[in-house]
Formats: sequence, C-alpha cells, structure tokens
Amino acid sequence: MTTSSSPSLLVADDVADAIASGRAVVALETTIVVHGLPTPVNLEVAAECEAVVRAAGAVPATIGVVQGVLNIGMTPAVLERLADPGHHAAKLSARDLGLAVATHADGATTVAGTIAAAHTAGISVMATGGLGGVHRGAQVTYDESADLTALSRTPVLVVASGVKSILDIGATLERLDSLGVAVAGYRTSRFPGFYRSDSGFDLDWRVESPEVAAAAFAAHRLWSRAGFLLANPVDEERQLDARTHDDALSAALAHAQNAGASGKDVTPAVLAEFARHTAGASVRVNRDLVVANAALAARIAVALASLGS
Ligand code: PSU
Ligand code: MN
Repeated sequence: MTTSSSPSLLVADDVADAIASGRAVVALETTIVVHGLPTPVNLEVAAECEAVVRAAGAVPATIGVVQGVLNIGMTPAVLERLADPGHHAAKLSARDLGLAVATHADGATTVAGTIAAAHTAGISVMATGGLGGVHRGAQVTYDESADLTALSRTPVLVVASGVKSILDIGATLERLDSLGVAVAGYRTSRFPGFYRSDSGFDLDWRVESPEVAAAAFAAHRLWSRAGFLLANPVDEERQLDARTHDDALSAALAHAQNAGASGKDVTPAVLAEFARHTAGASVRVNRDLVVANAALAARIAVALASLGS
C-alpha cells in the first residue's frame, strides 16, 4: 500500500510512517539494479538489501522514477518492471529528476539522484556499492560523477565501499576534500577499492562502530550542508584477488574505450566487461559488498534515530 503525496511523488506507507515517527529509514538506489548488475543477480541483490535493512530494524526505501512518478519505497513487482530491459529505464542523476517526471519517463536513480530525493523526503542515510567519482583521463574528458557535487550539497550519509576502482581514486579523494564531504573509514584507515578492500590511499579518519558513525554525522550536520561518505571495505576474504582485478581492469577500460562509451554509459560498460572478464567473480564481490553496506547503513540509521537525529 502506498500513499500519494502529490501527483509526481509516491511514498510507500511503511516509509512514510517511519519518517513521520522518527524511526530508521535507509534509502537504496536503483541504478545498480537496472544498469550496474546483470539479471537475475540484480533483483536478488535488491531483495537481499531490503531484507538485511529490515533485519537490522530499519525500513528500506528503494528509490526510482516509475512512469513519471518519483517512488520512495517500491514493491518488488514495481522494481522488477523498472529493471526489465524492455522498459529502457533511464539513468537519473539529480539534475534529471524533474525532466523524468515531466516526460512520464521510467528511470533508475544514481547515488546523486537518490540522495536528492531521499533528503527532500527526510531520509538521511543511504547505501550503495561504490560511489561515482573522477574518471581516469578526466583532465581531458571532464568526466567526473555528479555523485560528488550532489554529496557536496546534500546532508546525507552514504555507505559505500569507496569509489569504483575503474576511477582515478587519488583525484576523487582530492575532490571530496575540496567539496567539503566528510570521509571516514569503517574499521579501516585505508580507503577501500571497491572490488578490493584497500585502494592504497590513506584516510584521515576511522570510526569503529555504527554509534560513532551516527554521532559524527549528527555533529557534522550541525555546521555543514555537505554529505558524509562512510567507506566500508569488502571483507578481505571475499575481495577479488589482486592479479584478477588488475587484469580485468585494464581489459575493461580498453574495452569501454574501443566501444566508444562516453558520459553515463562509461560506468555500466566497464562494469559489464569486468564481469565478463572475471567470469562473474566481480559480480559476486559486488553483490557481497552492496549487501554488507546496506546492513551497516541500517545499523547507522537505527543509531541516528535513537539520538533523535
Ligand atoms: N555501485 C555499484 N554499481 C553501480 C553503482 C554503484 O556497485 O552501478 C552506480 C551508482 O548509481 C553510482 C553510479 O551513482 O554507479 C555512478 O555512475 P557515473 O559514474 O556515471 O556517475
Ligand atoms: Mn560520468
């Protein structure tokens, strides 16, 4: 059951109730489901994320645009329809939401699109796999994910396994610094590398518990309008081994370039080739880290709710 708050917005009843009573809610994105993971793993991961969020005592709010209506919380049937390749759902960053609504489009939200919608609805925690960032060669292409600028103006805590290893990680960390986004490692002093638990870059801050992460975010919000990136590394035993990772990375980057991928097609093209090159091993790691991030985000949302924040 869902309640229509306006003709272009549909907030699921359980999400609306939780927000109204100050209980924990975790926003989940849909780009990872529609454009990031292959079928049928994509829908399985989405269901697992919702399940681990509920198990931790929070309410999941999966966000996307369905026939021009921004859905905050959606049923598995609606998500399945959105993910159906026949529907050609668009990839929606924050700037695309108004256009998708006005043109009655179907679209999956990126981290940028998801936090814009979540914040407006009163949700302040989200989980994803890897945040978007500065692409390699951005000095020439200017390809820097709008996830970074969205985080710079949206006070939402995002749990991610760092940024995707296909990116220029050092440049991305510099941009997060310039943009005023708080960054901390969860039980690590090293920035995670998505498929690998350690990207090789140091972090200034680490937190050891969901309670401290929640307290840090609550304090951060007192004087900053920027977001907060909590970097949660994939389990070391579950990461992709270094050799497989590095081989797949060069192959995937070369493939995307030869295929002429540009703009919003770059990330999906590289991830798909990564999966092909590793015979699905990268998909298993991606699945593990996304589900772990959803579980951690839920514990932080619960801690934040108990702070009355
Ligand atoms: N995490 C994943 N897989 C993904 C993404 C995140 O494990 O596909 C998506 C998120 O929606 C993120 C987007 O916002 O990739 C970044 O896309 P781009 O580089 O085009 O900004
Ligand atoms: Mn881009």
